[in-house]
Amino acid sequence: MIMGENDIVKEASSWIEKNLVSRINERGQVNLFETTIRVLGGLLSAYHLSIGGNNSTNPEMLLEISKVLGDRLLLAFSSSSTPIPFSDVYLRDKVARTAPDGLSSTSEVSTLQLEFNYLSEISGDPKYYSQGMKVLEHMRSLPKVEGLVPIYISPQSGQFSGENIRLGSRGDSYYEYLIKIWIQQKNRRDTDLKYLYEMYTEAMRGVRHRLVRKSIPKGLVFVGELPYGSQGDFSPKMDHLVCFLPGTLALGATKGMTKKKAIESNLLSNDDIENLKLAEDLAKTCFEMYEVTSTGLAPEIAYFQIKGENENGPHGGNTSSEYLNDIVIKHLDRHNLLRPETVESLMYLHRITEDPKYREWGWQIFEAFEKYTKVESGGYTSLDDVTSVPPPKRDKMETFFLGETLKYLYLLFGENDVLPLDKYVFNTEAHPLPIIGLVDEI
Ligand code: DMJ
Repeated sequence: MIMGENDIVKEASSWIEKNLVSRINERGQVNLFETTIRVLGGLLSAYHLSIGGNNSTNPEMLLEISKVLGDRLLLAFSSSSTPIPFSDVYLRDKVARTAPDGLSSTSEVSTLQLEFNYLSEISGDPKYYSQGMKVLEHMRSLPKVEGLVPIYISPQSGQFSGENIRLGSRGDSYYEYLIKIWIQQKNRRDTDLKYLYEMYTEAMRGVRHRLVRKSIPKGLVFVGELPYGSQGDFSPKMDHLVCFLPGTLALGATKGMTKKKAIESNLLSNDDIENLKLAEDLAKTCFEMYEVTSTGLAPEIAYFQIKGENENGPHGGNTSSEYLNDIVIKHLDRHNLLRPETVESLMYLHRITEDPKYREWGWQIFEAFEKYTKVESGGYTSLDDVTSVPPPKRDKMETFFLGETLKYLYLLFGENDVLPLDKYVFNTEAHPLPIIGLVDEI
């Protein structure tokens, strides 16, 4: 729809109309988070883009199916005795269950609200908003480490579980949605949702204080982990997933404005300035995670060399990279799943700073995807090892390659007024939703 490929939109739309409700009624279990961000998020975004006059699809049909799916997903909330939803839903049987260990992921339960809020907005039914927002209202009062939270939470007790703190898997989009929900709800920013902005600001101070370090010898700024909580040792491990953070930090600092305009209008606080600087440093590190390998593609996980750790670990293989010794890539972490986070951040950084280097970096990454992940018979595939050429291929293309990676690359090279950041907020799966409460609604 964004690219104006109306014939493809028509085909997809008629598939949805004919098949999606019966698919929802098929046997089997789905994950609340994945289904919300990918399927519900996609339907809602298509709904919004279709009311703007694209007649290749039917907004009423998309809204009706969104409500059917949203109602089933709400079972994850109503089955729980606390505000924290269960992680799995049996859509046909209208039953929700916890994961086998009884725990939900922190990021999963806090990455549903952009979608549920918008569904309330367009359906006129407040139940989606109120169920989703209860999670964050509840989390507001839970103990944290300088705004940082453990990656598991129990729907039985409503408390965080364990002490593992990281901005990679199971932690990442908790931080992303704090600021994005605040941005989405323009009319509530200074009133009932002010607490989200405060939670975000505190958490980013916590990131800067507790998790940010520089590698040796060349000083790349990275975000590590606290696997044993605030009293335990720091781990210099950074998942590729953490590369969403530069984009979110830049967005949170200028609220979607260009850096130039935000500075001229005197709108940046000290926190904003520090966050923007960190965003730029981290975007470079994320790019270097690609540059350092023989294929020009990042591994799933990188370790950074800090004093006394990871010395002489295996490296990425690109001997002309000046960061070869700063970044250690362990054997089990050498795969690439076509993930979007780095190009997502490059899109935000390019739009916000207007520095052309972000497009150059994005182009280099795009060319590496073209060279090593393209499958002759069609599509692209995940890789087993980005440090060897040619890289051994898997046989799998995640939906986020089309939904996110290619979409962010498309937006990186397009005009800034396509889905502008002061009018739209992207859900964590890159589905654009309109900011609610703008004077001239879009
Ligand atoms: C996507 O499903 C989302 O971006 C999510 O927030 C994290 N993981 C994948 C992409 O890597």
